[in-house]
Amino acid sequence: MASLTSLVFVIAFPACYLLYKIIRTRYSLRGLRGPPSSSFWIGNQQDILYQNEVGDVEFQWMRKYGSAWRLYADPKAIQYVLHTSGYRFPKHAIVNEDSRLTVGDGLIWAHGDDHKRQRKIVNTAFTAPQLKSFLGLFQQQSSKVSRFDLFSHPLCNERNCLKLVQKWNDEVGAADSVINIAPWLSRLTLDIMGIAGFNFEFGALDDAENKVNEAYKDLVMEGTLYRTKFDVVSRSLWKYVPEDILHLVRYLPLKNYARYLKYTTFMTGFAKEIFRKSELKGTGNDVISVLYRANAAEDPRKRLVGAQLYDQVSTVLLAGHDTTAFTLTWFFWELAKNVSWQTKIREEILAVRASVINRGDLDFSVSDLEGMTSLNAALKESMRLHPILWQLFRMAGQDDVIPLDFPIVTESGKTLSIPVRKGQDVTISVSAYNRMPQVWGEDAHEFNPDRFLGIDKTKQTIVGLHANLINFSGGIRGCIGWRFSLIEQQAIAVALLEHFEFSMSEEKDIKRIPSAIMVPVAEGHEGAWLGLSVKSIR
Ligand code: HEM
Ligand SMILES: *[C@@H]1O[C@H](CO)[C@@H](O)[C@H](O)[C@H]1NC(C)=O
Ligand SMILES: CC(=O)N[C@H]1CO[C@H](CO)[C@@H](O)[C@@H]1O
Repeated sequence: MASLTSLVFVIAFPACYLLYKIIRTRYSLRGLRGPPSSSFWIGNQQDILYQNEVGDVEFQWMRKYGSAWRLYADPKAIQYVLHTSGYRFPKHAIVNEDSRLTVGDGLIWAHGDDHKRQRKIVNTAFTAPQLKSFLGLFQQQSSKVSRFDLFSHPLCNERNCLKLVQKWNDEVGAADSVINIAPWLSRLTLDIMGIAGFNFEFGALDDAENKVNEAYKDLVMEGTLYRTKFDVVSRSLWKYVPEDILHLVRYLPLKNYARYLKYTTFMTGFAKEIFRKSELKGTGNDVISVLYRANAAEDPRKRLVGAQLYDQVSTVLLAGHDTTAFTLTWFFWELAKNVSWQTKIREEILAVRASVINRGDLDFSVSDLEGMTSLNAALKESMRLHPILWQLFRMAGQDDVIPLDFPIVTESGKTLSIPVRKGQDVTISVSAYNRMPQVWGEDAHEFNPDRFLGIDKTKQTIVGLHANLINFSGGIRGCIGWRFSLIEQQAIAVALLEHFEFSMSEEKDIKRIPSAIMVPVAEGHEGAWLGLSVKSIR
């Protein structure tokens, strides 16, 4: 009998405690208007996770209930959570563990003081002067190549970007044909990350079946899209489990977790090889070599060691490859739909090309790329419409009050702030913020790059690193690679627009599926799919 009582106690006590915690963290949101909760455990996260396309529910809720509810799109709320609160809104336990499962203990996963220390060291590889010196180095290396086809930019040269141009030329021949640009761009950015990140040739453009690509396959998209209800509900309890105990989920004999474990095991081996090489060489200018030297120079007590060091390789690879690839995929889709913008940008590129040749230079400099105003406005506009990281997951580290720019209506009237309880989810909807009519105007759903040319910056609440978009997040955890990615995007866009014309294929029904990063898919095609008609310009 006594053992039965203690059994009941052992099970019932934690269960009641958990229930109490769940109800308590929800309670403070009472009184706010919003869609009825569709699941006891995960509330409206259910509607978001299982929607057909990113935006289906967010845009509808925003129209109906305003810009802050279970999802935050309000600029001041975003500024408060990401910028002014330091580490008071840590990443949500679910994304925290998700990122640990996929990339280990590197910068994406680290938090608090650990994060501060890691960020300082990793950042040395991403400062503006470091990127400039890196770019200069590459430009010298390839200046022997003949003039016209030359694109000596490090992120876009014979080993990567121009190789893609050649492959597509072979594929399309004289006639136009449909190319699924998404996986091509993914292989391109993998090769770029290999060279620029690790001084390593993946050779993904030549061989889609290379080892890293194999290990990485399906990891993000299949692994995170439309999880089973059981998975979603059990994950909602993760925030109540201490993090090192939780991390044992990686050994669960389930398909997803096995996939993560296989990948991280592979990547650790790969990272050791990369670090051995940078140690031998000592002078490399790639991301990991710079990081390695910065780490060696740090106060020994502050150095990154073991997994914290090795896992930076998988961190940089994962964060810096498909993000840029799918961003560009959506960009070319927008330009295929709006041919007049495509032409305008191509003309701008050709004009700058002419002036480069005139002044006797071999190729575009970084400031030439930066000076292409139409190109850059269109890149921003397509990132605004298609932020591939479409949600940021945080939770309140303590009881707090989140301020708003735009009032929302509660049962008792209007309010300009939302009280939150410690532990409560704070999900920032990048996709909703990026289309708020109050911020972007009534045509927020339209592709209109001109909006970036006439914006009054003094009137906006500062939320993001660049163009006031939050597609790169902001604040202490903002994207560390945003400059790198921008130069990469510019270089690839320029090279491809100089060589090809893009138009819509028969398949117009492209969906923005809600996996961890917003990937394009089309019915009847496997994996990421965005086919465009591509015609060679000669
Ligand atoms: C279009 C391309 C990219 C987009 C849209 C993007 C977006 C983001 C976002 C939204 C975050 C914050 C995530 C969060 O707080 O939950 C982030 C973090 C990060 N990004 Fe990027 N990123 C891009 C490219 C890159 C590249 C090229 C690199 C590296 C070469 C990179 C490295 C990182 C790292 C290391 C972090 C973690 C920073 C930290 O937690 O301190 N990203 N990125
Ligand atoms: C292209 O974009 C402009 C806005 O910048 C718009 O006026 C025009 O109608 C668009 N064209 C097409 C074909 O959608
Ligand atoms: C192409 C582009 O404009 N991307 C922007 C997305 O938003 C971030 C800021 O959060 C900028 O840094 C990027 O430049």
